[in-house]
Amino acid sequence: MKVQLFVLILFFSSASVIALIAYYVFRSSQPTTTNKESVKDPIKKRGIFLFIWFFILAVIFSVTLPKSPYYIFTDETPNQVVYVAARQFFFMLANEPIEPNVPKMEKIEVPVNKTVEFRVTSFDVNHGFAIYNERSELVTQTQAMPGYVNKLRWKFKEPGNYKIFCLEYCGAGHQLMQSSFVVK
Ligand SMILES: [Cu+2]
Repeated sequence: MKVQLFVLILFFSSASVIALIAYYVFRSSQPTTTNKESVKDPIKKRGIFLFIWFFILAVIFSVTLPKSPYYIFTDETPNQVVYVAARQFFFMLANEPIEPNVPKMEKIEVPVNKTVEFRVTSFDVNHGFAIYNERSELVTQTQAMPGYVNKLRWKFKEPGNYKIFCLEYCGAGHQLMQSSFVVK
């Protein structure tokens, strides 16, 4: 199954669970008739509910957090470093560090199945740095932030022309921000 489809299904199933909980809370918070005793032991029930909720969250986090992109390939030495600087409204890619006032746009080629490190920054506002494959599927992404260098490591499994788009609305020309590189 495609990852995107899996994420979509996961999103809708979690949304349904949340909607059911919200509906249950809504139903159970209707005004009760005065003489009837309402929920028995509300504090104990709330405690059990919170315990189950924290347990579910703990399981979800312990499974998903280690798979966070911040930890993948951290113990590997990158085979190639690509420097990325974003500006309104273009990306600069180079094999050496990019100076703020020296525009540099090099043709980038990275090896397939090797660890590549993108060092991503911005020279003005926040931008997104998102890499798409030839089927227009999002492969990986990070933010381009002024004053920070975000390191994004990835191993490209298939050769081809990869596109870069900005995923953070950054001004009137945001949709013009595109670049590309080749994986060989
Ligand atoms: Cu943008």
